[in-house]
Amino acid sequence: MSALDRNDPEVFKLVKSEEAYQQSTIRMIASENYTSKAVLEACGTVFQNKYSEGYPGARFYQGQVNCDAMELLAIERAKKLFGAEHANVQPYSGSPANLAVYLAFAKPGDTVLGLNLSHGGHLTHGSKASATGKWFNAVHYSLNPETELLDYDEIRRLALEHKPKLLIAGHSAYPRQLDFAKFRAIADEAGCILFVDMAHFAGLVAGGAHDNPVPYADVVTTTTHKTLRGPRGAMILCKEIHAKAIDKAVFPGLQGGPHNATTAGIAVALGEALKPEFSTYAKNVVANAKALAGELTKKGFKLVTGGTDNHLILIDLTTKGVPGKPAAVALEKAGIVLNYNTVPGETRKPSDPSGIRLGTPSITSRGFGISEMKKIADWMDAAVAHVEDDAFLAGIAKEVAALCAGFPVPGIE
Ligand code: DSN
Repeated sequence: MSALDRNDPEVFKLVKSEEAYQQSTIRMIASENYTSKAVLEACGTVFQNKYSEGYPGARFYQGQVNCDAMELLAIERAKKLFGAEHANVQPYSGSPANLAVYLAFAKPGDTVLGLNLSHGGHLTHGSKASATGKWFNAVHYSLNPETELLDYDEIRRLALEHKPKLLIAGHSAYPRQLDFAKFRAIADEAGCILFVDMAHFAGLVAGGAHDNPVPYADVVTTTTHKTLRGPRGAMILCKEIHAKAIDKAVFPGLQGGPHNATTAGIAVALGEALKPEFSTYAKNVVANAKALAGELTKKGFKLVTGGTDNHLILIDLTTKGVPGKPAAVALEKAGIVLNYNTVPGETRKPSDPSGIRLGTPSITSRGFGISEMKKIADWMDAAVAHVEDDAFLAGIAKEVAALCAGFPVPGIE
């Protein structure tokens, strides 16, 4: 019996129930993944008991010998993995990491330029719903209405017209690679900081399956739990000349003490990402996404941009006659977990949009390959055609669970 089971059977039961849920369903939320057992273990250590305001060698509390060593280990691994001059591993998650970049380089009211939320940007790229859109003058670029791709001429035009402090590259729902050399050239011409948010594709960068923004950008943020397969947390990588500004913005600018146990988990995940097998993993994530995109296209799904070259797929369900939300709910009943999502040129509300977003990071972590992508496409097609037939959807869920039983989930024994 574990200590958790003995002390709090109610919480223990929910943990076990979540384990069973993660094991028996196909998780295709593009931003989720499975960490290794080693990462989970590192996050549940006595590093939870510490407070470490400050940075290694310059803390505001005594007793930091092991916290300093752990944080330095994570920093060194982050720098090595991405070829960065400086790394800060303290941000609590992606949104605080992004806010730290605003704090380091801009003042309230300054102009920033980022991708429109409904075209695949993130809330913290200046959405009116976020502090970044309320406190800064956010201007947005959109995808080209015909190609649904980034339009670098339009980004350049907006950058030269608005002269932003920050040019933000990065996304939460854009199924293509970014051209960092073009972003760099635009930032140079407009005289602004190039800020890349690589949260979604950091693991692909680490594994060599996506271009690395670090050589081009002034500052790069990433969460550590998406394609990178670490714990819930974040990092900021930057040029040495920006190191002080970034460190000051994270602490004391925005945060108190770092979450040391999370830092331990990040160090483990970075160590795993430095191994050659992680490169195979990253390439398989993209190969699976491409294979699934091909199968879904054959079945008449309309994929935004016509396909993918990263880990995610965005589908406009208008051609299937079902909005995104009922489709996502039906797919969950069928054991396929993803999220409803706006699509470029969205005509519906964000809470009830036209599309769905799905990704292959989690299923690739458990070993799904090309033949499983065909099965997933078959099930998705059948489920979307029967969104109101609970018995039919439950039948698919049984088949899904049977397939999942053959693919143990990392981190769950
Ligand atoms: N919530 C994340 C996503 O799903 O893309 C972004 O922070």
